[in-house]
Amino acid sequence: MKLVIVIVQHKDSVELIKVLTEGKFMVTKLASTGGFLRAGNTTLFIGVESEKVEEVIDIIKSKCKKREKTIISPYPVADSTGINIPYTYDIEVEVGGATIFVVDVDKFMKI
Ligand code: 2BA
Repeated sequence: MKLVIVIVQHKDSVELIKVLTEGKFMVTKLASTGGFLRAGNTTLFIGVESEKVEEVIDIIKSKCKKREKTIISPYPVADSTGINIPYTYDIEVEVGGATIFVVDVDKFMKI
């Protein structure tokens, strides 16, 4: 058995969870926050038989889109003396799609 951990954008999560549950996959949704953008995203735990992992990944690929995001830098800027100055600037980043981890499960129980 495998645990698929997938981090997706909120916008994609509703439809993704719908399609996964329709496909009889069990899903747990967690509200999460990206360390870089410090913006909300969604993390899903999907426990699945090993032979079904590729099917899960195909569903994720079909429902999650890459998007450009322009944000104001979350980090202060240091001037030449090393002192932080209150200056903001835009950063453009491409946010995935989805970030997927597939992890081996040693034991799975429901008690
Ligand atoms: P964030 O950490 O908020 O990152 C959002 C996007 O910002 C990333 O998109 C990437 O394009 C960019 N980015 C992240 N760290 C950066 C850095 N140090 N310098 C420059 N740009 C940077 P994705 O790579 O698609 O990641 C989307 C979200 O997936 C991340 O949100 C984070 O929550 C999660 N994630 C991605 N890789 C991860 C990893 N190796 N471990 C744990 N979580 C991960």
